[in-house]
Amino acid sequence: MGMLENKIIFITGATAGIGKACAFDFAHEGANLILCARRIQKLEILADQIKKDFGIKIYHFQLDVRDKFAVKETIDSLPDEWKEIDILVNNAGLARGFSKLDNGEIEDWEEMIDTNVKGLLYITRQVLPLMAARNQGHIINIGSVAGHEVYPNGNVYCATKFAVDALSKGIRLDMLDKKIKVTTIAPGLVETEFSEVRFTGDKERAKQVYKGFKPLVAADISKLVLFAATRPQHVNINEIVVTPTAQGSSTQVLRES
Ligand code: NDP
Ligand code: 8X3
Repeated sequence: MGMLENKIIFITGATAGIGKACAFDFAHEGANLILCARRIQKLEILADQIKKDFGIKIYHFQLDVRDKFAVKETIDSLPDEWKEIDILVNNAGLARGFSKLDNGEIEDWEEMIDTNVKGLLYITRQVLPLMAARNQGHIINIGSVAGHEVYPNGNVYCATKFAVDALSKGIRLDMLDKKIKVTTIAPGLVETEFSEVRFTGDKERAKQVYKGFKPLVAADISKLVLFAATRPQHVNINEIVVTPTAQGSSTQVLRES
């Protein structure tokens, strides 16, 4: 019997990295999953595999979290039994570019702000009232160490993750009387598709980010998301900040080869 048998977990950005690892770990605990991302084929293959492996139910759909109309329509039209969302994992997010601010691409900034801040808000705006009506629920936002420490060339990405931190705190205060838990998981360097996306497909440059030390992997983070999700009702994990042992700060990484 899994720890989350018959619970409903909504994970945004489930086709890769941390979101995908969360999907497996929550399914392993018997939860039913709502999964979304933009790459529908990947999502379908993943949903089929998880259903086969764990025998749980999955409701999945293509969704760009930046599209506020689609977000509203999709969540409004969830079948009633799927509206009883117990846990929302706001994971969809990205970094794009790595430039000093005077040289930054405005399109990159907009993509990050639209996804990491506005997308998270659009999703949360639709899911929170469903939780509030039931006086229960848990929002788990994937923040970052970049939401605590600004590093050179990180400017706008860091700003979006500072915003995630502020939103977690704000939601926790606003939802206190509804008994809704809010957690931020703030990782350092995790080897996923993140750096390939940041450097728009430059695999070599992406590889350099994780070279010479043991980075975190997506499963390290999903285990912490699961930990936060499975505490007793009276325990709210406010935040978990986690880095590779070799990462002392955003700019200090012990690289040995
Ligand atoms: P990946 O690039 O591996 O995965 C990102 C996921 O988000 C993909 O499934 C992608 O799916 C989805 N996604 C991106 N944009 C959208 C969108 N507009 N609408 C819906 N889904 C979207 O990266 P990670 O797993 O590393 O990143 C997950 C989260 O973790 C992000 O919020 C990131 O900022 C955060 N993080 C990552 C760290 C790292 O070092 N990797 C460290 C700290 C935080 P698709 O492309 O199919 O839409
Ligand atoms: C992702 C980690 O250090 O690249 O949030 O900003 S970092």
